[in-house]
Amino acid sequence: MELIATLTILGLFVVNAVCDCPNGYMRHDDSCYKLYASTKASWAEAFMYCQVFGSDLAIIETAREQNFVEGFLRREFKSGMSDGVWIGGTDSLVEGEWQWVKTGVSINQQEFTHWWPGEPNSSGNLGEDCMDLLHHENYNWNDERCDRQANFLCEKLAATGQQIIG
Ligand SMILES: *[C@@H]1O[C@H](CO)[C@@H](O)[C@H](O)[C@H]1NC(C)=O
Ligand SMILES: [Ca+2]
Ligand SMILES: [Ca+2]
Ligand SMILES: [Ca+2]
Repeated sequence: MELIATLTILGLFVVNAVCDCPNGYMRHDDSCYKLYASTKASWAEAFMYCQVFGSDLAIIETAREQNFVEGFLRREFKSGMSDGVWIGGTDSLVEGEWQWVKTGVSINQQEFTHWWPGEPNSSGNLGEDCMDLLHHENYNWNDERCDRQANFLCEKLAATGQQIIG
């Protein structure tokens, strides 16, 4: 009897230990992702939109995460969306020194990087200081002009914590 009671409690505990994401977000590992597919904004506006909704422009730290994001964006792509999708990297403070805005971590020193061949290319007279993932570059990393209007990808940590219900 005691054993059954214990197992029941463990069962409930395990079921409810599953972390969760708010509606409209896609879960992967410990993060929740939301693609703003019908809103286009400059990189700075996109940064603020994510923050207003309690998240940050996505930062990609591992091959596993890159792989997930590529698959997710490919599945979600529809005509009318921008070629680029903003994520949270910039070199606007010091040219060539890429960092994730959320953490301040240097992207150049990160073990994993995933620039499309030839990128970052700081194309054009005005240069390119904001990071996006281009549909036509298989959602590899690209530097882009920050004022370009594009869709964007926000990320937040999945809620953790155990709740026993019922
Ligand atoms: C440089 O990057 C832009 C996107 O930011 C891309 O459209 C362009 O093709 C790239 N140029 C070269 C020469 O690779
Ligand atoms: Ca991340
Ligand atoms: Ca730049
Ligand atoms: Ca570029």
